[in-house]
Amino acid sequence: MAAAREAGKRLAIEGNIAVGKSTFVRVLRKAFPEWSMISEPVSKWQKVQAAGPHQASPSQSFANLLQMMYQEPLRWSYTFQTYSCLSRLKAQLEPLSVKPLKMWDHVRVFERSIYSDRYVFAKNLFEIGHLAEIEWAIYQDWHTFLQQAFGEQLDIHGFLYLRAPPEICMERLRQRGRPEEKEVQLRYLEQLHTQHEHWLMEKSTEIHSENIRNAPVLLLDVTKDFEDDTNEQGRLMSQVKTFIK
Ligand code: DCP
Repeated sequence: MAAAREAGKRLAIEGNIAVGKSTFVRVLRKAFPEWSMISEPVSKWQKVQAAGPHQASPSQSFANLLQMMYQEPLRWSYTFQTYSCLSRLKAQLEPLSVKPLKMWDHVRVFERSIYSDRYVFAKNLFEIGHLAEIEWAIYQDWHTFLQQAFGEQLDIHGFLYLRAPPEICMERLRQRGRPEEKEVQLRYLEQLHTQHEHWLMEKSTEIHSENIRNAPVLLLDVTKDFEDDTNEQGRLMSQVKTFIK
Protein backbone atom coordinates (compact mmCIF):
# COMPACT_ATOMS: atom_id res chain seq x y z
CA MET A 1 0.00 0.00 0.00
CA ALA A 2 1.54 3.32 -1.04
CA ALA A 3 1.70 6.34 1.25
CA ALA A 4 3.50 9.65 1.44
CA ARG A 5 6.86 8.94 3.16
CA GLU A 6 6.72 11.70 5.70
CA ALA A 7 3.04 11.31 6.47
CA GLY A 8 2.91 7.63 7.40
CA LYS A 9 -0.16 5.58 6.53
CA ARG A 10 -3.71 6.58 7.29
CA LEU A 11 -6.46 4.00 7.33
CA ALA A 12 -10.20 4.45 7.91
CA ILE A 13 -12.57 1.86 9.30
CA GLU A 14 -15.89 1.97 7.49
CA GLY A 15 -19.13 0.01 7.72
CA ASN A 16 -22.78 0.22 8.68
CA ILE A 17 -24.14 1.59 11.96
CA ALA A 18 -23.49 -0.91 14.79
CA VAL A 19 -21.49 -3.29 12.59
CA GLY A 20 -18.74 -3.30 15.25
CA LYS A 21 -16.30 -0.52 14.34
CA SER A 22 -15.57 0.49 17.96
CA THR A 23 -15.02 -3.14 18.96
CA PHE A 24 -12.73 -3.53 15.96
CA VAL A 25 -10.71 -0.49 17.12
CA ARG A 26 -10.22 -2.18 20.51
CA VAL A 27 -8.99 -5.38 18.85
CA LEU A 28 -6.65 -3.41 16.57
CA ARG A 29 -5.28 -1.54 19.60
CA LYS A 30 -4.24 -4.83 21.17
CA ALA A 31 -2.82 -6.30 17.98
CA PHE A 32 -0.96 -3.15 16.90
CA PRO A 33 -0.16 -1.17 20.08
CA GLU A 34 2.26 1.08 18.18
CA TRP A 35 -0.49 2.43 15.91
CA SER A 36 -2.57 5.54 16.70
CA MET A 37 -6.33 5.01 16.86
CA ILE A 38 -8.70 7.92 16.46
CA SER A 39 -12.21 7.12 17.70
CA GLU A 40 -15.41 8.66 16.45
CA PRO A 41 -16.62 11.58 18.59
CA VAL A 42 -20.24 10.37 18.99
CA SER A 43 -20.36 11.67 22.57
CA LYS A 44 -19.58 15.15 21.26
CA TRP A 45 -22.66 15.06 19.04
CA GLN A 46 -24.75 13.98 22.00
CA LYS A 47 -23.68 17.03 23.99
CA VAL A 48 -23.14 20.07 21.81
CA GLN A 49 -22.63 23.31 23.64
CA ALA A 50 -25.56 25.36 22.34
CA ALA A 51 -24.98 28.47 24.44
CA GLY A 52 -21.80 29.57 26.09
CA PRO A 53 -19.94 32.17 28.07
CA HIS A 54 -19.97 34.55 25.09
CA GLN A 55 -23.74 34.86 25.50
CA ALA A 56 -25.61 37.19 27.81
CA SER A 57 -26.79 34.36 30.06
CA PRO A 58 -23.95 32.71 31.97
CA SER A 59 -25.83 29.39 32.15
CA GLN A 60 -24.59 26.89 29.59
CA SER A 61 -27.01 24.69 27.73
CA PHE A 62 -26.27 21.56 25.77
CA ALA A 63 -28.10 19.99 22.86
CA ASN A 64 -28.19 16.34 21.81
CA LEU A 65 -27.77 16.82 18.08
CA LEU A 66 -27.83 13.08 17.34
CA GLN A 67 -31.25 12.81 18.95
CA MET A 68 -32.48 15.97 17.23
CA MET A 69 -31.49 14.56 13.84
CA TYR A 70 -33.33 11.27 14.40
CA GLN A 71 -36.41 13.01 15.84
CA GLU A 72 -36.71 15.77 13.26
CA PRO A 73 -34.59 14.73 10.26
CA LEU A 74 -35.90 17.40 7.90
CA ARG A 75 -34.95 20.16 10.31
CA TRP A 76 -31.66 18.85 11.68
CA SER A 77 -29.97 16.53 9.14
CA TYR A 78 -27.98 19.29 7.49
CA THR A 79 -26.83 20.71 10.84
CA PHE A 80 -25.85 17.25 12.04
CA GLN A 81 -23.93 16.45 8.86
CA THR A 82 -21.99 19.73 8.95
CA TYR A 83 -21.07 19.16 12.59
CA SER A 84 -20.17 15.51 12.18
CA CYS A 85 -17.96 16.34 9.21
CA LEU A 86 -16.37 19.27 11.04
CA SER A 87 -15.45 17.13 14.05
CA ARG A 88 -14.05 14.46 11.72
CA LEU A 89 -12.10 17.04 9.77
CA LYS A 90 -10.50 18.29 12.99
CA ALA A 91 -9.63 14.71 13.96
CA GLN A 92 -8.11 13.92 10.55
CA LEU A 93 -5.99 17.09 10.69
CA GLU A 94 -4.90 16.75 14.32
CA PRO A 95 -1.11 16.36 14.56
CA LEU A 96 0.19 13.35 16.52
CA SER A 97 0.80 14.20 20.18
CA VAL A 98 4.02 12.15 20.21
CA LYS A 99 6.12 11.98 17.07
CA PRO A 100 7.05 8.36 16.33
CA LEU A 101 10.68 7.59 15.52
CA LYS A 102 9.85 6.29 12.07
CA MET A 103 7.10 8.66 11.00
CA TRP A 104 6.91 7.23 7.46
CA ASP A 105 6.14 3.84 8.99
CA HIS A 106 3.56 5.03 11.44
CA VAL A 107 -0.06 3.97 11.01
CA ARG A 108 -3.02 6.10 12.04
CA VAL A 109 -6.47 4.52 12.04
CA PHE A 110 -9.64 6.60 11.97
CA GLU A 111 -13.10 5.36 12.88
CA ARG A 112 -14.88 6.53 9.73
CA SER A 113 -13.77 9.47 7.62
CA ILE A 114 -15.04 12.63 5.98
CA TYR A 115 -15.64 10.36 2.96
CA SER A 116 -18.29 8.14 4.54
CA ASP A 117 -19.85 11.30 5.98
CA ARG A 118 -20.36 12.50 2.44
CA TYR A 119 -20.64 9.43 0.21
CA VAL A 120 -22.72 7.33 2.62
CA PHE A 121 -24.66 9.47 5.08
CA ALA A 122 -25.18 12.89 3.49
CA LYS A 123 -25.75 11.32 0.05
CA ASN A 124 -28.32 8.93 1.48
CA LEU A 125 -30.10 11.66 3.46
CA PHE A 126 -30.40 13.64 0.24
CA GLU A 127 -31.71 10.64 -1.70
CA ILE A 128 -34.40 9.92 0.91
CA GLY A 129 -35.43 13.58 1.00
CA HIS A 130 -34.02 14.59 4.39
CA LEU A 131 -31.59 17.04 2.87
CA ALA A 132 -32.99 19.64 0.49
CA GLU A 133 -31.37 20.04 -2.91
CA ILE A 134 -29.81 23.34 -1.85
CA GLU A 135 -28.43 21.83 1.37
CA TRP A 136 -26.85 18.93 -0.54
CA ALA A 137 -25.37 21.32 -3.11
CA ILE A 138 -23.87 23.55 -0.40
CA TYR A 139 -22.59 20.52 1.54
CA GLN A 140 -20.81 19.16 -1.53
CA ASP A 141 -19.42 22.59 -2.38
CA TRP A 142 -17.68 23.09 0.98
CA HIS A 143 -16.66 19.43 1.24
CA THR A 144 -14.89 19.60 -2.13
CA PHE A 145 -13.39 22.96 -1.26
CA LEU A 146 -11.95 21.64 2.02
CA GLN A 147 -10.52 18.58 0.30
CA GLN A 148 -8.78 20.82 -2.20
CA ALA A 149 -7.61 23.26 0.46
CA PHE A 150 -6.11 20.59 2.72
CA GLY A 151 -5.00 18.26 -0.08
CA GLU A 152 -2.84 15.30 0.97
CA GLN A 153 -3.43 15.96 4.65
CA LEU A 154 -6.90 14.49 4.19
CA ASP A 155 -5.85 11.47 2.18
CA ILE A 156 -6.75 8.01 3.40
CA HIS A 157 -4.39 5.33 2.08
CA GLY A 158 -6.66 2.37 2.67
CA PHE A 159 -10.18 1.56 3.83
CA LEU A 160 -10.99 -1.32 6.18
CA TYR A 161 -14.57 -2.14 5.25
CA LEU A 162 -16.39 -4.09 7.96
CA ARG A 163 -19.33 -5.81 6.31
CA ALA A 164 -22.25 -7.69 7.82
CA PRO A 165 -25.83 -8.07 6.58
CA PRO A 166 -28.09 -5.17 7.65
CA GLU A 167 -30.22 -7.63 9.69
CA ILE A 168 -27.15 -8.46 11.82
CA CYS A 169 -26.36 -4.75 12.27
CA MET A 170 -29.97 -4.24 13.35
CA GLU A 171 -29.60 -6.93 16.03
CA ARG A 172 -26.36 -5.34 17.29
CA LEU A 173 -27.96 -1.90 17.26
CA ARG A 174 -30.89 -3.15 19.36
CA GLN A 175 -28.53 -4.94 21.74
CA ARG A 176 -26.36 -1.91 22.45
CA GLY A 177 -29.51 0.23 22.91
CA ARG A 178 -28.24 3.75 22.21
CA PRO A 179 -31.42 5.70 23.12
CA GLU A 180 -31.21 8.14 20.17
CA GLU A 181 -31.29 5.20 17.71
CA LYS A 182 -34.38 3.45 19.00
CA GLU A 183 -36.50 4.49 15.99
CA VAL A 184 -33.90 3.40 13.42
CA GLN A 185 -35.52 0.95 11.01
CA LEU A 186 -34.01 -1.97 9.09
CA ARG A 187 -34.83 -0.10 5.86
CA TYR A 188 -32.42 2.67 6.88
CA LEU A 189 -29.60 0.21 7.54
CA GLU A 190 -30.30 -1.42 4.16
CA GLN A 191 -29.93 1.96 2.46
CA LEU A 192 -26.64 2.66 4.25
CA HIS A 193 -25.41 -0.83 3.35
CA THR A 194 -26.14 -0.14 -0.31
CA GLN A 195 -24.32 3.21 -0.13
CA HIS A 196 -21.23 1.49 1.31
CA GLU A 197 -21.38 -1.16 -1.42
CA HIS A 198 -21.71 1.41 -4.22
CA TRP A 199 -18.82 3.42 -2.85
CA LEU A 200 -16.30 0.80 -1.69
CA MET A 201 -17.08 -2.37 -3.66
CA GLU A 202 -18.77 -1.47 -6.93
CA LYS A 203 -16.96 1.89 -7.15
CA SER A 204 -20.11 3.27 -8.74
CA THR A 205 -20.34 6.40 -6.57
CA GLU A 206 -18.89 9.47 -8.15
CA ILE A 207 -15.91 10.33 -5.95
CA HIS A 208 -14.42 13.76 -6.26
CA SER A 209 -10.83 12.95 -5.21
CA GLU A 210 -8.75 10.65 -7.40
CA ASN A 211 -6.64 9.45 -4.44
CA ILE A 212 -9.74 8.42 -2.54
CA ARG A 213 -11.29 6.79 -5.60
CA ASN A 214 -8.14 4.68 -6.05
CA ALA A 215 -7.42 3.90 -2.39
CA PRO A 216 -7.36 0.12 -1.73
CA VAL A 217 -10.22 -1.46 0.20
CA LEU A 218 -9.90 -4.45 2.52
CA LEU A 219 -13.22 -6.24 2.84
CA LEU A 220 -13.63 -7.83 6.28
CA ASP A 221 -16.60 -10.09 6.83
CA VAL A 222 -17.82 -9.55 10.38
CA THR A 223 -21.11 -11.40 10.12
CA LYS A 224 -19.84 -13.68 12.89
CA ASP A 225 -19.67 -11.81 16.18
CA PHE A 226 -15.95 -11.28 16.94
CA GLU A 227 -16.19 -9.39 20.23
CA ASP A 228 -15.40 -12.42 22.43
CA ASP A 229 -14.04 -14.78 19.78
CA THR A 230 -10.22 -14.78 19.73
CA ASN A 231 -10.05 -17.06 16.66
CA GLU A 232 -12.22 -14.70 14.70
CA GLN A 233 -10.17 -11.73 15.92
CA GLY A 234 -6.96 -13.50 14.82
CA ARG A 235 -8.42 -14.14 11.38
CA LEU A 236 -9.35 -10.47 10.97
CA MET A 237 -5.99 -9.19 12.26
CA SER A 238 -4.00 -11.40 9.90
CA GLN A 239 -5.97 -9.95 6.98
CA VAL A 240 -5.12 -6.45 8.20
CA LYS A 241 -1.44 -7.41 8.52
CA THR A 242 -1.32 -8.64 4.92
CA PHE A 243 -3.15 -5.56 3.68
CA ILE A 244 -0.82 -3.10 5.36
CA LYS A 245 2.38 -4.62 3.93
N1 DCP B 1 -24.12 9.22 11.88
C1 DCP B 1 -24.83 9.95 10.94
N2 DCP B 1 -24.15 10.61 9.97
C2 DCP B 1 -22.81 10.55 9.90
C3 DCP B 1 -22.09 9.79 10.81
C4 DCP B 1 -22.77 9.12 11.80
O1 DCP B 1 -26.05 10.00 11.00
N3 DCP B 1 -22.20 11.23 8.94
C5 DCP B 1 -24.86 8.56 12.98
C6 DCP B 1 -25.21 7.12 12.76
C7 DCP B 1 -25.22 6.56 14.16
C8 DCP B 1 -24.19 7.40 14.90
O2 DCP B 1 -24.06 8.60 14.16
O3 DCP B 1 -26.49 6.75 14.74
C9 DCP B 1 -22.84 6.72 15.04
O4 DCP B 1 -22.60 6.09 13.81
P1 DCP B 1 -21.45 5.09 13.41
O5 DCP B 1 -21.96 4.01 12.55
O6 DCP B 1 -20.37 5.89 12.79
O7 DCP B 1 -20.92 4.55 14.80
P2 DCP B 1 -21.41 3.29 15.63
O8 DCP B 1 -21.08 3.59 17.07
O9 DCP B 1 -22.83 3.00 15.30
O10 DCP B 1 -20.48 2.18 15.05
P3 DCP B 1 -20.10 0.74 15.60
O11 DCP B 1 -21.25 0.20 16.39
O12 DCP B 1 -19.84 -0.03 14.34
O13 DCP B 1 -18.91 0.93 16.46
